[in-house]
Amino acid sequence: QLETSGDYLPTPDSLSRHEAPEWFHDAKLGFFIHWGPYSVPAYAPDGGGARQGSDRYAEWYWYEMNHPGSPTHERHAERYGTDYPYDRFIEEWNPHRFDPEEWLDLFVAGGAKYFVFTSKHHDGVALWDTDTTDRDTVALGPNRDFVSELFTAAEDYPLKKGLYYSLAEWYHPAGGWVPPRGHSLEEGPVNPYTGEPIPYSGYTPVDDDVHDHQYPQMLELVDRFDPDIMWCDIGEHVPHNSNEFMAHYFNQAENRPTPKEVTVNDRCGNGVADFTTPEYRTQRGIVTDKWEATRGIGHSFGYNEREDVEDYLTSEELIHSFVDTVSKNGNLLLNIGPRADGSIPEVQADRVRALGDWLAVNGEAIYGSTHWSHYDDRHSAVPVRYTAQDDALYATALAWPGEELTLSGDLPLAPSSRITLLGSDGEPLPWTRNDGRVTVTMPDEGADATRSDHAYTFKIV
Ligand code: FUL
Repeated sequence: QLETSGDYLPTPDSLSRHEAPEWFHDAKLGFFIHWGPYSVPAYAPDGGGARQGSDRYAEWYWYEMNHPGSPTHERHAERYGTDYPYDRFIEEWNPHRFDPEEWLDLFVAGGAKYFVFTSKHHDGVALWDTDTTDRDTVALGPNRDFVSELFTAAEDYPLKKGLYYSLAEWYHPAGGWVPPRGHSLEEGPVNPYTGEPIPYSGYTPVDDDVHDHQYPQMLELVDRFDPDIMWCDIGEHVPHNSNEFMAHYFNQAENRPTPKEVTVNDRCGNGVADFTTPEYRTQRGIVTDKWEATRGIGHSFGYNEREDVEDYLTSEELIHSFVDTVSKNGNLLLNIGPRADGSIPEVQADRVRALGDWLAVNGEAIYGSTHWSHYDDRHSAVPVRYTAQDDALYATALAWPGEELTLSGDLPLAPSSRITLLGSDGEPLPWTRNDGRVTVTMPDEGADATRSDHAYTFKIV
């Protein structure tokens, strides 16, 4: 039965009082992990770059392969044969290199304060030992409880732990969801394009998808793994019990001897959110309601073997987009797509470490910061992004400014104010203010004056 003994009632009004906790505001960076049976074929067409929709996402393989004429359909027929069902990938999934500590070490090296792991994507394969169905990685294929392994290992790490959960499942016999047609599959797992039945492993019959499957799974995740973040997906297109779910989640977190602060995103379908989650896009300016940008390092969340190095952000692009996001009050949830064997492709690990190296020098401008009154500076010749702490303002230049850095004359500077470059010897840089501009004289050594690469932070106190 519902546990609503706490302060939150299962109504949007009551739940809307909940806010993103301070730790979430302060964290700025999390890593997302998309890992599932789709990591076995690890394919989306053409590296995905030119594509717009779900077909650039390798985790959408099953949906795409069922669509006659699509590149994924063709490629599946060629490589595996038309009789090869998606569910064979569950059986083929051999995670022999999965080492949760290796992942967690990389998250920490990358400077993240939290992570979010796909407990179940749209293919309905649960990555934990769920009670509602045998369509999980313990009953099938790998025979392992990945959520439990990762969360247990993470207890020893300074990271908040999150779970992604897709409320919608494409071909669930008691309530599948197949976009773009959007209709529920009354007839069970059939391909809506061809009418052919779709092989579907591990299904345990239920009468009602929401009450016997989706909602109990969400409660299991909370009650077994005690996540700090519940990151719902596709709640808005399917029936759900998200008000009851959130009331339970918030109340159980607060009604314990040492309360803990948890948070939810904006995709549970009930219109309640602690933060919004723009995907593969940023905001035009400061958005004061908390938000979290999410994207892969390349064009996909699930690993796409076809992506070349040009499909991935460079370290510089990644650092710039991260600084831009933070200056506009956002967090970045950056996705890593491991291979089916559990290893993380080197190009992704490299970008993650570059971010961590940058944060090791410039983190004081990021962690625990807030946006300032402006995110950028129109007077500067190089792009600049602002962030603020209680006792300092930070201007991060997205290119080396040359001999002088020019900033807006409105900066809150007193004659005694000091401007220093993070990662340098800490010598204050000479500055002057006239004609509505502040001009900072850059160090003689040029960019060698700092240990930072790609973006240069000036601390103003
Ligand atoms: C979307 C999903 O459809 C994508 O596959 C991915 O999981 C992204 C984070 O959310 O809605």
